[in-house]
Amino acid sequence: MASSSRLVEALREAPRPMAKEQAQQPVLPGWIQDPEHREPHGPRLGFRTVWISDLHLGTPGCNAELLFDFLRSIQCDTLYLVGDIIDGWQLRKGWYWPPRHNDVVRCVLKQAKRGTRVIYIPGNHDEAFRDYVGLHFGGVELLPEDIHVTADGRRLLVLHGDMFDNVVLYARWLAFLGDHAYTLLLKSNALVNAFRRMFGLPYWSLAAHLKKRVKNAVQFISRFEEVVAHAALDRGVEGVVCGHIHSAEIRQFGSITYYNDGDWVESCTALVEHFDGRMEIIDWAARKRESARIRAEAKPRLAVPA
Ligand SMILES: [Mn+2]
Repeated sequence: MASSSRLVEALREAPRPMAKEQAQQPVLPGWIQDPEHREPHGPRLGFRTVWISDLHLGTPGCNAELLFDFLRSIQCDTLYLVGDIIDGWQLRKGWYWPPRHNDVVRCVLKQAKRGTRVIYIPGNHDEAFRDYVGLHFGGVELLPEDIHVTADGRRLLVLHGDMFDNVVLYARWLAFLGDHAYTLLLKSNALVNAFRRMFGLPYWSLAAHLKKRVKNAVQFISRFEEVVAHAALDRGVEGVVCGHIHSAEIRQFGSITYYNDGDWVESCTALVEHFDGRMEIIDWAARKRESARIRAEAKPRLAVPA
């Protein structure tokens, strides 16, 4: 990370050999004490729309540092929170809420206050929020799903995607069983999990289950993508944006473009729409690594005496 390279630089500048008291106390620059310290930001990256999902705030898995850094670095007209934002299931087991998770929430609310339209579409880990769809909280709109119209006029269905878990599981049978079975499967997913909730059991996610078996997971992901794209086709839109399976992707299925914005547990990715309607997956961890590398390479050249 950038701050650690500055630390290395500071340590390199320290007098050698070290005086005794200095050797006992590590030489740290003053700015490292400042909890709010970040590399000075350039102008914020501007986007028409940004989609993020599967932040899983309230769990140690959430990459809150990178997420906070990302949110501080962007500016957009519309910000979609596509589900599994706050992990209610994990919080129920035990309270885990470090200050950085607060910073993330505050940063989102601040953007809403500054004029960004913030839309929150609950997922399965934050399904408690599903009871409040249609309401506003601190400038954040809660919606069950949405249709987003891109700058170039394409209509994109935006949803979390957990409702397709069962459909994906029984995809092979669907060809025989037809439309009614499909509708039934969509409903059964909600029903099964309503029962589980009644007995205090966590949401059963096929995606999470299969993650443990990598070979099946690959098959599951591609099948999930197909099923979601198929649902979009039925809805008469040009594309679909979802999350849920923690796998960022832009893929074409016939006339439907499938977009997945990934997650902030494993991959630290976002989906963005540029002002001309062009869509892109941003890999924030990779971007940070790249900019740290460029800075490290630029340093020796700057050090050459005039
Ligand atoms: Mn999910």
